[in-house]
Amino acid sequence: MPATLPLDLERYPIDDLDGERTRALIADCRSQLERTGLCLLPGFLGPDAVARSVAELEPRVEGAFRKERAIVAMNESEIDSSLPLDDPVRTAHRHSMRTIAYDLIDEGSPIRALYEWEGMTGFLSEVLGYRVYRCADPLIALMISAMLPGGEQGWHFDDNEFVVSLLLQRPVVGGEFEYAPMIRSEQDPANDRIRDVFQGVGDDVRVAPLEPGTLALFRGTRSLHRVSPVVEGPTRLIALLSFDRHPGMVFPAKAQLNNTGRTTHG
Ligand SMILES: O=C(O)CCC(=O)C(=O)O
Ligand SMILES: [Fe+2]
Repeated sequence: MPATLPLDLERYPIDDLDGERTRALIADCRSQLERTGLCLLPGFLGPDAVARSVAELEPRVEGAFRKERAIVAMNESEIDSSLPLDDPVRTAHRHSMRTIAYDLIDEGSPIRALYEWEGMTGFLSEVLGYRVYRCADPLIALMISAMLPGGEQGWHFDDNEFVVSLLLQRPVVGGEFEYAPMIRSEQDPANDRIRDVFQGVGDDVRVAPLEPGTLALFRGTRSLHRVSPVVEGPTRLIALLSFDRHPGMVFPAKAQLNNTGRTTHG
């Protein structure tokens, strides 16, 4: 483990994948994922490493790329074409945040050291049950999403099989990660329940108890989710770590541009 990455290996002994306590940890992560699509490891990154990351990143937020869009929660191909065009299920939701790209994060940063540590890919592969690799994308393999008051990420499903995140700083009011566990499936597009979520009724929505330092592994293809609007700072800062089943994965130009305003595809 790199010196800049002081993980609490007593609490999370992920450098010893065959150890008894690690096997129990992995089994617990798998069962969390199966039940809710979300696995939380609080205190994964210790308070000092979190504080150092925040001190480095916070001054960069003001000048960071502004990502602003309004998008429908699911892909076009997933929308039931018999739904009227003005059905709430087809509402576009606002996404408004700043992003700090991978190449703008210091090499000595704890969050970068965590992402680049082989122990991390080894542990995730065990939890997921298949080998994963870090993405090779120079801009968005690792990315910081920053939300000032007024920032939010509207209701959506993910395209990626899973997302790994690490919250670094949370606002006093708002900026909660809200999700409707396993709301849809291959057999059931769940339009009625999704409509209820958008209209603030029903009982599908939960708030994830994310604290600074919590590692979250989330399967967002079946679980509708959002980050609620930030009402009162400090800035919500969260690192998004991308992994893939294949080594060398680079995102298409469109994804790089949407997230950073830049592309490495020429
Ligand atoms: O910022 C978060 O907690 C959620 C991020 C998210 O849902 C995504 O990147 O797809
Ligand atoms: Fe998402």
